[in-house]
Amino acid sequence: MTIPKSHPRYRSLITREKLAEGFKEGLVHTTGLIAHGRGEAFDYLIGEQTLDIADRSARAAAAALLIAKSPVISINGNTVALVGRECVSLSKSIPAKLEVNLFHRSEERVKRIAERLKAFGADRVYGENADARIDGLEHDRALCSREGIYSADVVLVPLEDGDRCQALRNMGKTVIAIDLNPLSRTAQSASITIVDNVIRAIPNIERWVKILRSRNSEDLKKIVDSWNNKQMLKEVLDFISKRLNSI
Ligand code: PTJ
Repeated sequence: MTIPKSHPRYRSLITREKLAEGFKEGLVHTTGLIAHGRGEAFDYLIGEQTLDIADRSARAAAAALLIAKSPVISINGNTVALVGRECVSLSKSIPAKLEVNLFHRSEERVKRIAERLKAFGADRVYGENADARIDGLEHDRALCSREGIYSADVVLVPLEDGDRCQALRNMGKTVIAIDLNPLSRTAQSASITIVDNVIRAIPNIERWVKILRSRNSEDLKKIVDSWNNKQMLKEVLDFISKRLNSI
């Protein structure tokens, strides 16, 4: 079906089409379609816009990625379908490694996602030869690459599951999550949470990377050290509740 540009929900419908396409191509897991629906509902609540506070989160995330010794961007099915190209671009700007890390792991899907990232210009993609495990997690979702996520100091995880986010924190890593649901365990347990749609958040982090690149590492460290994630989440919830009360 061709969606007319004049349709009031054009952008949202195109995004759904991208996911449906990604599903048909074997990139997106069935439950990724459900996860997207939950995300859409929260996007509605924030007015489908990047809040000022989410912009500040993206700034703190960019600072953390720039001062990291070994930053990694974790890619799953939904992320590659929605912002695969933008993630490759961000990985080059930082620079950071890209690793395919799936909740519902299958070797076939890992391979397809890695191939797609390479088609978007990635030189190297980690995760195909998983040779390490995230401590404290059972099942295949613990599988990761020793040179990638396992040894990373900062990991950017768009659309993560709460357990893995907490497990990465327990390993002493700085975890940057992108999650439209400010109440999720991921949002609550990450070091820096960006409550925004990945479609807006990934390009916004790259914008901040370019702005902050010229700052010295002490300035960047100050931005990261002064970040208060709990306060930020409170501000997002305040925003949503005020917005709902004013409608
Ligand atoms: O490809 P896989 O196997 O790694 O699976 C990916 C999914 C997303 C299916 C898996 O990680 C999963 O089940 O995730 P959850 O636990 O449902 O969490 C997904 C979170 O992402 C939810 O809190 C949603 O609100 C949020 N979300 C969904 N779409 C977006 C989003 N956040 C930002 N941008 C979105 N477009």
